[in-house]
Amino acid sequence: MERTYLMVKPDGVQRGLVGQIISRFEQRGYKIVGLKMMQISRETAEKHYGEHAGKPFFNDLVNFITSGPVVAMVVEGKDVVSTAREMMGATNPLKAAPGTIRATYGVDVGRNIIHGSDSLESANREIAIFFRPEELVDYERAIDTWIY
Ligand code: RTP
Ligand code: MG
Repeated sequence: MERTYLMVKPDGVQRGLVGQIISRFEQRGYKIVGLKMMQISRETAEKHYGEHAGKPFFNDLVNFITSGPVVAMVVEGKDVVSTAREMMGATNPLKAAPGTIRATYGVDVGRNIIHGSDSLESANREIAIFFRPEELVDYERAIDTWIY
């Protein structure tokens, strides 16, 4: 089953949105297989967002993502990489579709509440940055026979 890396950004944590955001993925039927609160170091932030190094917003992005704790998670399920991106909405919350996480909670591109991997390759790369293999839990849920 596919896995993705999701992260409630510092603004989502400060605004008390962690539970509501996690709930959306649980309610959809996705399974949390890794979850932790952490303070990201500058080095890790620069690695995670390495594809944006040199862009005009890179420094602000790294400052922001290291400005407070984040909630990191690995979520598993059918087509979860692209579906989680749909549930998040467009990068700029003002352009995000109504009902998506970013449209529901945000108005600023630099304060867009949640991160989600943009491809299976990114997901594998980002999961390895933030989680050790033993931090990911393999377990069965009885409810899965009602989801699949
Ligand atoms: P993320 O990686 O955080 O999940 O967001 P994303 O894929 O939707 O967007 P991405 O292109 O990867 O950009 C990463 C983050 O950089 C900030 N950004 N600012 N000012 C700008 O034009 C601009 N463009 C991107 C956003 O906070 C975005 O989430
Ligand atoms: Mg991205």
